[in-house]
This record gives sequence, structure tokens and C-alpha cells, in this order.
Amino acid sequence: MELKALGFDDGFYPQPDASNRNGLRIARVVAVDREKYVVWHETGEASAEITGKLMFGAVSPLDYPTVGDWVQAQFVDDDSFAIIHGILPRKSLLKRKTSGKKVEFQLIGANIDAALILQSLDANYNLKRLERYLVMTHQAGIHPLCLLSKSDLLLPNEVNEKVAEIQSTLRHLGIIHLSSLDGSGLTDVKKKLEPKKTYCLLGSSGVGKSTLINRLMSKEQLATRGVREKDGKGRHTTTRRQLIMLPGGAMLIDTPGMRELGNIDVEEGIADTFDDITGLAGSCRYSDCTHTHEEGCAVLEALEEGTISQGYYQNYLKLQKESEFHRLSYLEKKRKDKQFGKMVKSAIKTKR
Ligand SMILES: Nc1nc2c(ncn2[C@@H]2O[C@H](COP(=O)(O)OP(=O)(O)O)[C@@H](O)[C@H]2O)c(=O)[nH]1
Ligand SMILES: [Mg+2]
Ligand SMILES: [Zn+2]
Repeated sequence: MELKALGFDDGFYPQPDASNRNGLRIARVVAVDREKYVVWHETGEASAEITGKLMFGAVSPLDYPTVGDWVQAQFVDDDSFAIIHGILPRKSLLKRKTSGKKVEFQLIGANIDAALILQSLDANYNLKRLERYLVMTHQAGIHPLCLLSKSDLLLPNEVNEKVAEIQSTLRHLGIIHLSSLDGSGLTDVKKKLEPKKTYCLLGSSGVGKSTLINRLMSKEQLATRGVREKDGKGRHTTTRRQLIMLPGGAMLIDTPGMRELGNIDVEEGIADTFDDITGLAGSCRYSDCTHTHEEGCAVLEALEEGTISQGYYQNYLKLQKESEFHRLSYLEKKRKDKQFGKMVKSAIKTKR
């Protein structure tokens, strides 16, 4: 398969063949399982590992290949195995905070064109969580689309109410409601998936990601691409992050469900997601207004008048506080890591 069909953007990477001189070829990472990778290249699929140099030079998870990355690799064993020497600059990078107390980034995927944020219309539906996903997506500069699954569980007017509720606060967000069970809305989803473009499917576990992917895939495709993992029934299950080629030529990155979604330093993402607040902020009396207590605050006025909702405003403040807190913790961690690195270096020197 041509690299272009795998999503390679030769407008973004003007000289893809410059790498041939050192015997390296360009490939795309389609699956990551700890230190093991699977890549696609022009003639097929290969298992891959990274060079020791890349591994020891890595100072953070950001320095490791992730699903969707374009890499330069040396192919051996009839192209069945690849050694990854470097990562090409990323057009976009979707990342979140690792779960738990640790303040470190976890990569979700690279070179993604659009994000499909899936929420199910049953108990999982949660506007605040949707806003959280939007912040992460916007921060990466990726276009979001909201998919509401399991519409078969609700009456049509109940579905419309939910859509209207989202639309009233997130006015620019595209929304499609669907049911993988009765098939409604699936054609609308397929229409959004353009060939050679890369999408990622985001959502908590149980919202119907795997079921949707099964509906978007055709049986033939299942057999030809062996990257997917199947359980006994031949259904798609997610145990690792992987990129899937859909029948129409679009690619989809499936991620294991996320139970908590923390963000580190996502100020731009927040500004883009809460654009009603961002728009009002320009009319606040003070340019450094925090929109919490100030005189002449346009945001507080709008809150009073009811043009923006309490929930929207509260979540804005909450996500901002969290983003800043994690940003400072991350800086502190980096500083300590650096100090520790210096200490080790001087210890080695003294030993010599
Ligand atoms: N009623 C209904 N159930 C669904 C739909 N899509 C998925 N499910 C069910 O929801 C559960 C979780 O689905 P799954 O695809 O494994 O979710 P994932 O964890 O996001 O991959 C399963 O029992 C599915 O059968 C749907 O459109 N309607
Ligand atoms: Mg799943
Ligand atoms: Zn203000």
C-alpha cells in the first residue's frame, strides 16, 4: 500500500524519500504494546522495536513512538521486522495525564485529523465529561465530532432533548446520534470518515466503541489486516492502542476505555472548548480577570443573566484549576528529574 493511502501527508513532509540514503524507510506505527510495535509500510506489516539510542535518549513518554506516528525504520528479515530509528515530526499529538497520582503525559495517538468522542445515551451520558474530552482534543488542535451511541435505548424525543442540551452550550460541536444495534445514524458516521484521514475513537469503556468499530468494518477487511485482536467470537476487543483501516480507506485509532481523563497544561484547549466564556472575557473590565469575583466581569454578568449556564461555568473553572495544578506539578517534576540527572552525571564523573 502506498504511504499516501496510509495517511502520509507529503505536503507536511516535503521530502519523504530523503531518508532512503541511509537505508531507512518510512512506516506508520499502527499498534503499541509496551515496547513492542507493529508498523505498516508500502509492502505490508512488520513487527518493530526501537533502537537502544532512541530508548536511552528518551527523557519522557513524548519521546517514544505512539500509534499513528510516522517513523524512519530499517527493515530486516524480508521486511517482516523493523528497527525504528526516529520519529518524524508530529502533525498532531493527542495526549492526556496518566491515571493516578503521577503527573506525566500518556500518548493516545499522533497525526490524527479528527476525534470522534463517543458517549452513550444511557447512564454514561455526561456533559462535563464531554467537555473534558473536548479540552484534550482542542489542545491538540484536532477537530472534534460528538457521537451519541445507543439511541435505541431512548425514545426519539428523548434523544433530541439530549442533543439540544449539548447544542445549547457547545454550539459549534457537530453531533451524530447512532445505534449500533438497529443501525440508525451509521451512514451519517461513515459519511464523515474520509479516506486517507486518521480518526481516533475516544470514550469511556462500555459506551460501545468496539461494537461501533465492528459495524464500520467489513468481514473481508477483518481477514486481511491481522493487527486486530479478536476474542473467541471473532469480535473486536481492545487491549492496546491500535490503528485500523476501515473499508472506505479511512483509518481509526481505537483506544482502551479511559476511566479518568486528566489534562496537564491545556489552557488553549480550555479557551477553545469554552468559547462562550473566552468571547466574553474580552469585555471584562480587567484584562487579567479571573471571572470569579471581579467588578465589571462580563462572564459573571452573563452568568447572572443566564446566558451561560452554571454547569458550564463551574466546569470551566474546575478544568482550569486542574490544568494549572498539573502544569505546576509537571514543571516541578521536570526540575527534579533534571537535578537528579545532573547528580548522576557528576557522580559518574567523580567515580572516573
Ligand atoms: N442497546 C445498545 N447497546 C449497545 C450499543 N452499542 C453497544 N452496545 C452494548 O454496550 C456494551 C458495551 O459495548 P462495547 O462495544 O464493548 O463498548 P466499549 O467498551 O466502548 O468498546 C455491550 O454489551 C454492547 O452490546 C447500541 O447501539 N445499543
Ligand atoms: Mg472496547
Ligand atoms: Zn471576567
